[in-house]
Amino acid sequence: EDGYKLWLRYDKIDNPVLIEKYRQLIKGYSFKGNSPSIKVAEKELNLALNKLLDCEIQTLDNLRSNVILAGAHKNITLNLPEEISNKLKTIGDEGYIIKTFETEGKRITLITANADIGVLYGTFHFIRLLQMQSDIDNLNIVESPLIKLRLLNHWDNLDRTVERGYAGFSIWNWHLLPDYIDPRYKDYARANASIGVNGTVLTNVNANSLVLTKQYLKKAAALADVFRPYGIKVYLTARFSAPIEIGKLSTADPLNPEVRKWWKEKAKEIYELIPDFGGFLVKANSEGQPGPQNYGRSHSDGANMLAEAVEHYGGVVMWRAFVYDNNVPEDRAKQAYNEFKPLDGKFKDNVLIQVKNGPIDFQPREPFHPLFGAMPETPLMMEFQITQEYLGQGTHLVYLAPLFKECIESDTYAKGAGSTVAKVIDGSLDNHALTGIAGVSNIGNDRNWTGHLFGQSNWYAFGRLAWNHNLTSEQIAEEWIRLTFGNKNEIVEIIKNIMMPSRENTVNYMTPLGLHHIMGWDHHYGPAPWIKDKPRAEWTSVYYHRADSNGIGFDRTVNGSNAVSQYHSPVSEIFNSLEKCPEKYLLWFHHVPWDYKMKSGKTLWEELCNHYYAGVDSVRSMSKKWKQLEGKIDSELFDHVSMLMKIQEDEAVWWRNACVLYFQTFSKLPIPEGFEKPDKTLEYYQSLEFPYAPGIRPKWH
Ligand code: BDP
Repeated sequence: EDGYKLWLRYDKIDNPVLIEKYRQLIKGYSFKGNSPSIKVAEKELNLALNKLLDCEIQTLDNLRSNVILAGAHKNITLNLPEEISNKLKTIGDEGYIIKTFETEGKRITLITANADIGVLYGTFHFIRLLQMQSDIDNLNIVESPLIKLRLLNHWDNLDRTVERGYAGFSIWNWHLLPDYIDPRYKDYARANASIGVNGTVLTNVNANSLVLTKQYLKKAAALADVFRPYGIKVYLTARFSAPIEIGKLSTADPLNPEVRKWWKEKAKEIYELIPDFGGFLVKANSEGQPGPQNYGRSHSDGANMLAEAVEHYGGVVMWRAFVYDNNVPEDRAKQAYNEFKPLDGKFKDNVLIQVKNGPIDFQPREPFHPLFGAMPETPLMMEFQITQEYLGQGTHLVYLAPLFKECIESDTYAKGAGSTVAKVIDGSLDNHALTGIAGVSNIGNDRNWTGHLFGQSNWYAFGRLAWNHNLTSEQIAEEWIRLTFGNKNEIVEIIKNIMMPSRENTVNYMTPLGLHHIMGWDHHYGPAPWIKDKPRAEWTSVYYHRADSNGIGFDRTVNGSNAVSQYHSPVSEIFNSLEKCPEKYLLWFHHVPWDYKMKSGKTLWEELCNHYYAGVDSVRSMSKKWKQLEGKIDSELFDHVSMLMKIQEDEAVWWRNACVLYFQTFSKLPIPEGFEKPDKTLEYYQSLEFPYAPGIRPKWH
């Protein structure tokens, strides 16, 4: 077992009573319609049933009892209960209904929808019920996604390196495309459709304009052809200077008529090859990427130019708000808000602003981004990072659903209590029909797709939450475990107990109490709170933790950078207050004296040490829990995770020791009694070098 099959393993149901019952309840199936989506749905159900039930289950021409009848409503000739037609009106094209009912004495399990893609989603849901050994006697399920665009963002380069990728090279074999279609592309589409992901940005946000040349567009079109039946649209990153680089123009000024014409023609060319092309994702005027500001124009000028080029075809522009530079000397965290808030209402209807979950950069913990709730006239899209750039990269087991949930459940108070980030991004707060969520992919060409097997759970969780952000982290973990490791409760419980606290553990051994951005320079691997004296202050660690002999933390209160003022009341007052600020964000917003009394009664220094040590302890206890699974789960998977956990444990110790020793040079206080003393010196940790750390970007600074 090498992990290739992801959560679509379809192993034979190991409960003899249940398998017999399922065999009785599923005598065959009948799919109505013959679109590519219906064909793949039928194929998937056939594969799943034959494997799960370990017997030949086939299509039936004539309806008999205990049959699965699947198809779009318009293709079902049978008289259906009226409630079905009523419900269909409320669930859009991607929603579906799974319902057991009786007609003419026959028991039918109906999977229906308004469109064929809904039937595919419903089929995957039905399969999941069997995989989880659920009761299917009397089903009555109505589902539809809460967010419209549910996208993976691949940071994949055309040379197949992956920026911040820790699972091998890019799965897109650009060289062999369009003629060679790797079977993985289809499995990628199956996996994504099974969790409701409906779009993929194929290329890195640090974009290469070559992908917009005919040669590469044909390759992208070949992928789009594979993905189409699975409801997945292809998107590309647009390099703002493409009109110069591949169009031979002398400018990329968004107000220049030639430039605008160039993009329109480019869009036409793309849509001729990919009629359902989703649109562009753009990183502009950020980290050296070109953008409209190079010509004295605004983000809205740039975004609207591209939006105009694709609007005729139904395309969208996802314009990123991840901007910062050294022109905002007092606080990088404030820049996106400063630049984008004034532009609220100035974007065309087919523009979404893609905002990272927090104001800095995918840290183990950040407060929610203040732009959420600040731009009511503009659809804001969430950007999460599934790849673990700052959370242990390819080796640490960190289940990210709790991080995602913490952000989307945060209350912005934009329209009073209950104005959660979730309501901003699902459009319900400000009545937006165009909504979106993106996850920076952790997928590569490693046999198991994500490097660490548990990376699969983060891909899975992203998709499930993108579909329904009301699911709990625990529900999703439980699903993923059952689909991946089977349904033995003992195993499920052990793995759930490993996954659920894993994100908090990582925060503890990396960046407790609101610390952030103290990792290795550039490659971001391991701890390096001592980084200073770099070309830009916001690329150093000392800029963020500000440790000195008095204390530690970034003063973002009204007396400091005043970043708190970017939040609505009462969030701003809560963050601003030393007493009220949740301790998990304390050093994000406050510079706090080493001897400050924390809620526990301990001093800040003691509490900081406690967190670092608790982080390591929890990794050790996680390893112990994992060991209980020896002989109970597949041995290859067991060994794979065991070896990675050993690395995680060593690295947790490395993080703890390096950080505690370094911060001790400011606090001048002893490591509290009873804690094991670091076995290496600070100088040792500072001397470590990682010339070939993975996932690094091509040099741009
Ligand atoms: C940072 C990454 C960098 C990305 C950038 C981005 O370190 O590689 O290019 O975000 O999101 O997290 O554009």
